[in-house]
Amino acid sequence: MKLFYSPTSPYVRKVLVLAHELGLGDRIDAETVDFAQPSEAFKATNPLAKVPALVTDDGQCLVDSPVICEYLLAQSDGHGLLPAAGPERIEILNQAALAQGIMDSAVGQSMEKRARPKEFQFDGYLAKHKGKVESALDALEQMAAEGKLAQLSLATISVGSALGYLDLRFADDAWREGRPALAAWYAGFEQRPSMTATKPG
Ligand SMILES: N[C@@H](CCC(=O)N[C@@H](CS)C(=O)NCC(=O)O)C(=O)O
Repeated sequence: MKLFYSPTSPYVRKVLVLAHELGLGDRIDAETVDFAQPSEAFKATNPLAKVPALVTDDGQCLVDSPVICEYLLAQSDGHGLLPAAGPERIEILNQAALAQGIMDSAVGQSMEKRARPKEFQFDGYLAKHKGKVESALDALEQMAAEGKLAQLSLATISVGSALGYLDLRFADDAWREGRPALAAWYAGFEQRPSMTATKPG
């Protein structure tokens, strides 16, 4: 499998952590994308020109990290990381979507700050997305306090990848403050070999 990737993308990290936990890491050949000069192979794989994008061994082009995660889970017995059906599956997908929302709002802010000249940045946009991240973190704090992040799953992998991105790009926002249960949970989670192996340098 070929994965078009960027080492700092939280979506990519989620895919890589999942692959590692499923024992599929060795089957992935990762190619870094240069967004300034994207290769023809990358553009052909993902018309949206976003990472992650995966080319399967039989040539199928997959875009969007939730789809790629589904594919990876189907390549193994899933290791119990996402139940096949039922309320537990919905709960895990819902938690994973919350983490995905944190990534979306954090990446959106990061792009606004890094890609636009200061005079074109919209403070209202930044504040709105910062607020979404804060609210979602509060919901995760509640879940952590209730023990709902105790088991390794697609959801906890997604949450860990989102929190790792906040540490990378928004360290000054100090997401751990006032969220002791989530901070304690992440302190353990980030020690997993899958997390240390994929930590952006
Ligand atoms: N919904 C997508 C989001 C992917 C995404 O936005 N990736 C960013 C990197 S963090 C990207 O490739 N941005 C380049 C662009 O938007 O042109 C997913 O879950 O994979």
